[in-house]
Amino acid sequence: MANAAVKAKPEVAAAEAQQDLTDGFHLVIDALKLNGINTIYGVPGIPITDLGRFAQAQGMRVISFRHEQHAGNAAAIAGFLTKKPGICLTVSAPGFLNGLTALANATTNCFPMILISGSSEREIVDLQQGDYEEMDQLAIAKPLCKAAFRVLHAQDIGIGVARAIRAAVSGRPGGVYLDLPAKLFSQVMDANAGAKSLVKVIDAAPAQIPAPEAVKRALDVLKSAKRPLIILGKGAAYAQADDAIRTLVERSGIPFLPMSMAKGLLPDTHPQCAGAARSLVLKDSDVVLLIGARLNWLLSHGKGKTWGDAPRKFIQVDIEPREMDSNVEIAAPVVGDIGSCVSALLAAMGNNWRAPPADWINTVKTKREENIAKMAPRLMKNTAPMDFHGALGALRTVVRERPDAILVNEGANTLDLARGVIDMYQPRKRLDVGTWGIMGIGMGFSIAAAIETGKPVLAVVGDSAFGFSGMEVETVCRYNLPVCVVVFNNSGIYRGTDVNPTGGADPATTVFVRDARYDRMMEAFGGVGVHATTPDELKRAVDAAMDSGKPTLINAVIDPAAGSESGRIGNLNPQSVIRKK
Ligand code: ADP
Ligand code: TPW
Ligand code: MG
Repeated sequence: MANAAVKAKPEVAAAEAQQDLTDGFHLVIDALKLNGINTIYGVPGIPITDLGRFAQAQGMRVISFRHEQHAGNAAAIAGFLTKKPGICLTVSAPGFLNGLTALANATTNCFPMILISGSSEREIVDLQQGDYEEMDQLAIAKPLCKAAFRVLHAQDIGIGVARAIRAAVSGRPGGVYLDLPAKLFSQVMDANAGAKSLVKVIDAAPAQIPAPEAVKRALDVLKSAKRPLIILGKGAAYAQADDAIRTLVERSGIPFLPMSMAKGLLPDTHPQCAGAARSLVLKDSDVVLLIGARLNWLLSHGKGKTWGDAPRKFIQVDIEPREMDSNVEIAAPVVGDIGSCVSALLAAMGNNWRAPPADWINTVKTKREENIAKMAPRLMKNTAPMDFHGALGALRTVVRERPDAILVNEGANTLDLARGVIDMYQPRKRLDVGTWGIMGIGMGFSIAAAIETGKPVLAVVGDSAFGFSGMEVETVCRYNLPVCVVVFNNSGIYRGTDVNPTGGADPATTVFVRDARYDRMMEAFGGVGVHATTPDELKRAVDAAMDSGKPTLINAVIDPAAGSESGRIGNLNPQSVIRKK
């Protein structure tokens, strides 16, 4: 009987089950389900095709993609949205490598996910004998993720899955690799023993309570501030401590600056939001409380021109002790999970916290109002072709009217300008390129956002950015997801106006086919395609898509000359001395 099960045909497996046997396939599925994981994102093939089939048969949601990177991105953002590890399932070597970019990106962004890849047998891999899709995947994954495990025996599947879950979600969340050699899936064991071997992970991400001295130290520093600032990062959004964070901000009266994916934790229209006075608050603040935000390049490493010369103290709330002093000195580290830390800060603050000096509050308010007023007319321009601000003005209204929609955003100008223009009103509604500024998250994030939340998704993507995951519009159509993709089509990367400096026939390196019709890609798969040339048309099309819930792609024609090099981070481009001469 065991030999028959090796072939792993569903009917044979079903027959085996009736004889009180189980196998590797079913133990993996049972282990995931036991731990409340009910969705798998992946691409089928040897040796995991039947794993996907059986998972679907067992009532799991199995979402098949066209490329593993997008399945991996979907799993990563599912992890961010739910605090449960998202699962990505791939075949060996090439499929594994395609998923690996997403696993590394998840780890970099502190999103919990598990990449499960089928692999070749150890005997052949270790002697490098040239198996079908042979690769030492465990060794390759290790430096790119938080933890990597391999399971060789069916009776260890329960422990293997439990370890993977704990590693992904406890402490600083991140990506985990789980290597499952082909032979494991067809290993048979007694069903009772199999069931007993499974592990239900208790308290997978235990609360980490900050030390009372650390909390006191932090409040002492905060009390001394004349120009305090709170910076909320995507760790704060991930923590799902929304009420406590809101109370802390409001009770303290301190202006707050949301990092990109923390927008909406408190509405961007909140009177204390300093989003529109970013340069000023970074430069002039004297005490900065960081909550779930690293002082990496996105915050200019906490030093230099952006931060000005005034002396400044940092308080940092983070679950990862080694994050402290990573770029500059942290005067008051508060190590623990954000929910526990913010509650402890609130408890120690009491109800008589003194608001920051009025002149600081007024300076921030004045600057914010000035900048908002300056921007307003640009958002109302109803021209064809559109510029970024005109098109974004329309989308900003859509999000204001539909605050529970999820916004996915990638590109250069399309990203940087949308981040500034589109106000967010609810937590975890803005998903974007994150810490690496990676292109290609668009469709994977959109698909998982729709699947995990059931809410409508608006993906605002540059034409280049879209190209990295564009084929997944077929996936959007196949699963009939309420995803509306708006491609900001400026015929190129940053701009569509560059020319080949030699005057030769090849196009410039940054431009694409002029007048491309991305909307027709969606129509090819039965979705709705719209060609929009004005902000009014764009708004109408997005509203229709959101009302109908039908997969839609809007080709938004943007003036090819409107963008700037690298969006808002052109300063990071190395400069050629020779070219300057
Ligand atoms: P952003 O890009 O928004 O500035 P980062 O990704 O740089 O945010 O920082 C997120 C930080 O949040 C990481 O340092 C991570 O360790 C931390 N973090 C994630 N989840 C939690 C949590 N539940 N409690 C405390 N810190 C967390
Ligand atoms: C995986 C480099 C950064 S932004 C960008 C690229 C290729 C595309 C910008 O053009 P787009 O936006 O999307 O049309 P817009 O509005 O400015 O015209 N490969 C990866 N990640 C990154 N970040 C790049 C390349 C890049
Ligand atoms: Mg573009």
